[in-house]
Amino acid sequence: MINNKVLSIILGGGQGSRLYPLTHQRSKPAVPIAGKYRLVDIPISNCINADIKRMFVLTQFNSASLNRHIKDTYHFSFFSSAFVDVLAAEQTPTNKGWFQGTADAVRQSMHHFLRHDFEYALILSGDQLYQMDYAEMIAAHEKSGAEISIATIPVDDKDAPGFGILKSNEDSIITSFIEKPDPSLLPEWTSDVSEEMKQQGRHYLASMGIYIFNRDLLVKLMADESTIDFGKEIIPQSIEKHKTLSYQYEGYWTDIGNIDSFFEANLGLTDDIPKFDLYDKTKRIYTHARMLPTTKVAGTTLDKAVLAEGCIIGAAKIERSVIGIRSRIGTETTIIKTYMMGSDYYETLQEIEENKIEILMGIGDRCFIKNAILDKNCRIGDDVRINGGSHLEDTETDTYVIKDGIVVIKIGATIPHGFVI
Ligand code: ADQ
Ligand code: ADP
Repeated sequence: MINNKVLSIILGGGQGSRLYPLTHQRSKPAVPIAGKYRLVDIPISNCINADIKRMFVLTQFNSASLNRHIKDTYHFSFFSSAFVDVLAAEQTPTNKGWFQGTADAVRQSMHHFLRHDFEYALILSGDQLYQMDYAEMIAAHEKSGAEISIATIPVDDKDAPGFGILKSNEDSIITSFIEKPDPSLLPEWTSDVSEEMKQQGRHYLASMGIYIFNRDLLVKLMADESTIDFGKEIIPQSIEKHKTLSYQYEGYWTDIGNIDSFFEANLGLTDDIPKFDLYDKTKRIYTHARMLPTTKVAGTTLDKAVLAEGCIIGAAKIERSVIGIRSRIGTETTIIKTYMMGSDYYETLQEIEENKIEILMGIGDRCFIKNAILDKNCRIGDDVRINGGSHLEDTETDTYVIKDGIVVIKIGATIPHGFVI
């Protein structure tokens, strides 16, 4: 089934500087999460689960890994109108080439959207972890007769300054909105939230950056070239002129905009009952079907470990860590609080011999690795010690970056035998 009323537009990311170095060679939607998925799989899967199967992914620059992932993953029937298309910022005679912001990204791509029939545009962020039923949001939008709907979630004092905060009337129609308020202004922005939310100190209604626009209104708003962002201009300017619904959501939702939240969201998957449920049959998360072999483990104590397919593991201990596809980990190695993304391919014995490869892809023997993210295709030698934590200062070298105490080994980096961080 396809919902023919809705066209989905996934904002795939600006320069992605907050996720650097993970976004150094790839666009943000292509960043690998949870050992086998990519960020863009989340909004795409949520759409598929709601029968919304016409999607555009807007991204600042074209990345080979994103295009390949989308092309290899989302095959729809030849007879279906379903598609996932990546639109990268493009230079045309009428524009400069770079998306200036979220609204500008949508504006520059309008000519692609308008080739399709739709009544509602569903605008989504590409960097959030959640499983939401957009069909319910669309039903609420239709029932309210609003021209715009914004998905909202109660947040606390600590998070509120990072979001668009709003107030609504008894019919959930938004009456005021402020983008990323200064903490001193917060007392004026509390909302009447549920008892459960109050107990968690979540007194403010935040925009989740998930919007529904009626087609005609979107066309009209995009004609004004002075607006650059949804949060900074379009939404604050629209609420007085156009009926805007707050569609409140209280399920798990997290914005994974920076290294710290990205790290925590991944490690959260090792909890006994993770808030983000990859095992829910009704809210499946799709990704590239790789046909990898099973994972092989020898002599390892595993405690809260999430292991993807195709790994060869001889480690002594893996604790509270996510180990991605095709990871190879040597003997007597200990891994704690680490997200290892895995590898894109296996090295054959012939390749190793011919290229005289000394440090194989993966992690060597007798290593100790804690509080780290290892990007894809890393080569960690033997006896390496990486001990991330708040005692480390932010730094960058050719092979790694330290941000908020988390050591991020860059994609394809080689860390020599005996190296200590
Ligand atoms: P932010 O997330 O800070 O706040 P923004 O940086 O505009 O807003 O990003 C929104 C989404 O668009 C993200 O997924 C981002 O990666 C993507 N994006 C940004 N620039 C882009 C560009 N040039 N091209 C393509 N994609 C781009 C917004 C709202 C707040 C709201 C939060 C919720 O402005 O009101 O509270 O989202 O996370
Ligand atoms: P993903 O697992 O990221 O969805 P694939 O499993 O298709 O993607 O593999 C990732 C990429 O790695 C593919 O484009 C593949 O061609 C590439 N690759 C495979 N073998 C090698 C190799 N020996 N050297 C470099 N790249 C390779």
